[in-house]
Amino acid sequence: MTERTTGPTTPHDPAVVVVAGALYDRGRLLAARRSAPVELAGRWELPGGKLEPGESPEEALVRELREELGVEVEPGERIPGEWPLKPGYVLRVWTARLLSGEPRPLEDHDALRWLTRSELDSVDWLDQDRPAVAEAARRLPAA
Ligand code: 523
Repeated sequence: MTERTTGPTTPHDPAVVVVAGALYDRGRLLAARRSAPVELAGRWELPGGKLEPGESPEEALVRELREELGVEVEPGERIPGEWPLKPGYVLRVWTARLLSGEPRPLEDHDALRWLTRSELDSVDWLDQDRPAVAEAARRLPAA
């Protein structure tokens, strides 16, 4: 593990990129409830994780959703914008389409829900995910 994956060490280091997926299936968007760390547990997010050295964001997204949910996905377009997380970390979001598998909360989550557009406000999204969720909702394909 290099310094790069544990966070910037000087103010001039570029931010660590966390990628997340707006995963679509049959007109619904996947929401995942975090089980850790304690300050984020119970809040809902677009699943994903940190970019590893040498990976493209799309590769990271495919890997993270395979590890965390046990599914294969096809990344689509990037949702414009970038949202600050804890100091030195930024969130970038891609749309993604479910290719195979049924998502299961294998790592980092303790619940998953597929939400239709009208259900999107029924979970307590992490604040930093909300702008991306709103954009993802606009792109929600018809069922
Ligand atoms: N977020 C966040 N929203 C969001 C994701 C995927 C991540 O706010 N949709 C935050 C939560 C953590 C940081 O980004 O503070 C890193 O996400 P995490 O823990 O999911 O990344 P991993 O899985 O790469 O981390 P490790 O478990 O440490 O490998």
